[in-house]
Amino acid sequence: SNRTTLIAGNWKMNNDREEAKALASALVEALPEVPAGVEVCVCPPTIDLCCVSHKLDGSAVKLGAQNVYFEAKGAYTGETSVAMLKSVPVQYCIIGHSERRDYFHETDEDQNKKAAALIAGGIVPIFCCGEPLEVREAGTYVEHVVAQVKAGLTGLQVTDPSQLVVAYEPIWAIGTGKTATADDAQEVCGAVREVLAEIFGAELADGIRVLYGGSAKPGNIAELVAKPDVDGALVGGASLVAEDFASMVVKAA
Ligand code: G2H
Repeated sequence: SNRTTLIAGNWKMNNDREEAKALASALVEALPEVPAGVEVCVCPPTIDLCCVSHKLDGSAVKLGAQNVYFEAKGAYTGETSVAMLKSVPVQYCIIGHSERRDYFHETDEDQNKKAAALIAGGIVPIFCCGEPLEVREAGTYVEHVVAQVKAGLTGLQVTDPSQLVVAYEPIWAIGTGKTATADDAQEVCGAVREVLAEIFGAELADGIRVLYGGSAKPGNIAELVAKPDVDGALVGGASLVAEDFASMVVKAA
């Protein structure tokens, strides 16, 4: 495809400030340049966005956030707005991660509002979807993911495919070491692209990146991105080790 592969690191709730700065510096050093056709971004905890941004300045590594609130400003203690992220500056923002949905009770409707606010503010949402183990075992995982995508993304004002990224993350594969096979990833990523075509039209859907997430690592990234509808990965654990993450970027080319 002509879609630029995206390797995005989700640092989750790891590292203190000095560790975050050291990881960013090590990554910049390990990736003096990014291979053609590949884009790289890291998503540190909100509190470290500014210091990591300084470390990434002038490098090919882009910056993303892990969360955002959809209201513009005001009395929302503890939250971060799109404009605040934009002023760092941040280019991407993960939304709808299963950890946010499960532990912080975020709904599909929250994701729809977050996606709309991000797109309006010029930040690219990395919209996560994925089924739990019992849904996988029941065999209804495609329907489950399609319903999440419809609920999360319907009605958005997308005019260019670069404005949106979707990440399919089967919950049973997250941080468990159990990667979905490349064929499993392709099956659902392909279904995601079909529902994106229903929502946004075939032409836009053809350009929107669909990532795989869930124990992606140096040993499996090449076969994952070789699949026609897998356009990169959202990487948790392996993104905390600069050499591993850098090697995934190289192997994704
Ligand atoms: C899935 C992924 C990153 P990990 O949550 O979003 O994490 O690669 O550790 O499974």
